[in-house]
Amino acid sequence: MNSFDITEHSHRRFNPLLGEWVLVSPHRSKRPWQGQQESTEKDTRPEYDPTCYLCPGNVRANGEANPQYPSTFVFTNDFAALQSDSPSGSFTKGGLLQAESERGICKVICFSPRHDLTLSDMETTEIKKVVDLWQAQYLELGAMPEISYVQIFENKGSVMGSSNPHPHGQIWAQSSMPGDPARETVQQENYFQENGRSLLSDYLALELEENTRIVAENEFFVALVPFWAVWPFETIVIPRRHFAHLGEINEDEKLAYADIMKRLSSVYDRLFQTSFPYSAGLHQAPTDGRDYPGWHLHMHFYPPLLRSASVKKFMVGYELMAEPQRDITPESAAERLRALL
Ligand code: H2U
Ligand code: ZN
Repeated sequence: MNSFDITEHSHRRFNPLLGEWVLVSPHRSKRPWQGQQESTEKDTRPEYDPTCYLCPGNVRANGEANPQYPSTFVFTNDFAALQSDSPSGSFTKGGLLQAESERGICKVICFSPRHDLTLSDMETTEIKKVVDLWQAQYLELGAMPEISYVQIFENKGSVMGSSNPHPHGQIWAQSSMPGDPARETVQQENYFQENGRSLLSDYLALELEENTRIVAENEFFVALVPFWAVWPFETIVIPRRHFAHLGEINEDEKLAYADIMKRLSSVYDRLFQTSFPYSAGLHQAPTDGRDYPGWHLHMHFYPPLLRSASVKKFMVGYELMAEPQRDITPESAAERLRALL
């Protein structure tokens, strides 16, 4: 048998942000596909859709009218998963049945008044206004004493559960820490305690040195396929400077962040000539009033498409029962994305 080669042979990679492993099987992408073929053609949409509940001036499902907003628009989700006035309490039985009440605030953010755009079609200066709003919302919601964590995210494409093609995202702010950011907190703080530098600063230095998984970079941000990526074309956006949240980012950095998001989403759209679906989200320090010197802001993009616009990755079988698994290597995914810059 020849010696171990991570581009050829099955192996497990460690995700230091979550403290979890992922199984990588490079040779498996050669298997035939006779499963479902989905249609993801880029649809043509009007600039304004009178039936859209997010377009300016239109009436939403709860009867409220949207203003004639000129750039971005934020409102409290009419069907919020978390409410600020739900009763507090807990339920336990026999130590094994446990429930705690949860409070929070859910908001919807329209990225643009234009119904027909996505982040990749928008001008960088327009995307910066989305970053401005994310920053303001993180600070405003995070300052509330009952809010411990603010999750900003976007579901794009019906395959990712987006309910409307109008460019929009969501914010869920809540009283307790959800699982993944809680794990990232433990991993990053432990790393900082031991090394005196942030986990992502050291990780980014390694990636820049290896230079095999970088997709796009500018003065302040780098987008790359993480070594431990699970989704086929998963990426992570990491600021070169170590800071914990959007409250610490200046105007130039916000513009650079908008630039990297525009380039990344454009590359995605070019990959399979489609409006590329994904779930993307910002991970930032908790807002529970404690100090988190190890926290390093970053953004994850989790796109489900595998080998074309019609073949999608599902987390089934082994992934559901055992651990995440991927077929193409992160290095080959990065190479394909980089080629489309
Ligand atoms: P998604 O496309 O990711 O589902 O986000 C859209 C959100 O918009 C969704 O959470 C909310 C839904 O509850 N919404 C309103 O708040 N008002 C409406 O009139 C329709 C949809
Ligand atoms: Zn619309």
